[in-house]
Amino acid sequence: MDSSTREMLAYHHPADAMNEYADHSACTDPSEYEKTYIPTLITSLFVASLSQAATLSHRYSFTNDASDAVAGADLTLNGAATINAGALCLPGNGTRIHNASANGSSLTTLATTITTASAITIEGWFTMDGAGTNEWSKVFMAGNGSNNNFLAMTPRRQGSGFIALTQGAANGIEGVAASTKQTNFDGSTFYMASVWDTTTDTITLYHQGSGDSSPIAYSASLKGFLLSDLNLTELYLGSAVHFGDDDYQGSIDELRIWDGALTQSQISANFAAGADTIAVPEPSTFLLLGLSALTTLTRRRRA
Ligand SMILES: [Ca+2]
Repeated sequence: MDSSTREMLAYHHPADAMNEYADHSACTDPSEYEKTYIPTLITSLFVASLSQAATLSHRYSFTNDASDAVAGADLTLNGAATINAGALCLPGNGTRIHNASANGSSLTTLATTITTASAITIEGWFTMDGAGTNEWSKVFMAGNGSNNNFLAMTPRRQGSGFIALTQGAANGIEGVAASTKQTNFDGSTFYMASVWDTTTDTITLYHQGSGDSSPIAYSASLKGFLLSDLNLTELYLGSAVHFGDDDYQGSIDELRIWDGALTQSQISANFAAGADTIAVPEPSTFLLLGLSALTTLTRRRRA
């Protein structure tokens, strides 16, 4: 939240609104009050609500191709990557050969989204194939490995589990959110989301591992990492930047990038809705609080 929003919230806190109304009700023409103050309050509450909500910036459903349904940052299929049955299909066996990459203006657009945000959420639905190794393979990775800075999401790491991590170029600081569960190769669809939130200096991994009916959250410190620190020159679904990890083997049904931090309840709603369906967002608590205050004001006016 920026300082102007904070000031607006402080000024238009519902309790203040009630006090202000009580103070001025005896000396303010009601028609002037209704014409000026209430619309301002509604606008302020709406803007405050929007400022707290995550915005869907990019969406890849792989219905017929690797296009971005939101901002036109279409991906390029490389190697033997194909689109089949509404998913990106990746054969594995190689390093930075079989993947979907962001090139040219798509890379510029995605890099701008990520490096100008104070928080980013990336979520995906995928199925892994166990024919290859698939250890440390990436559902998503972006950054510049040779400059030692990146964001990464990997669902298997040699028997230990899901991991989301980042590393900053300045001094190698990194945030690692990890669980002890990992995907298996039974054909199940898995869900994984990562939130890099510099406003709380926290990286959070949400995932549903084998036997979990809903996503579980694992958090760690970002140790001062800022998204604006990233030198984002490569972005892949299915491959690592710079490093020698094997390409991902399996399918990715959907991947979304949000500007902002999705909450646990939003993550759970998206997981429940499944790939290719956007869950209807809940009204923010603050907006509900504001509407409640307005209702009270209206009742007082009519009393
Ligand atoms: Ca799909």
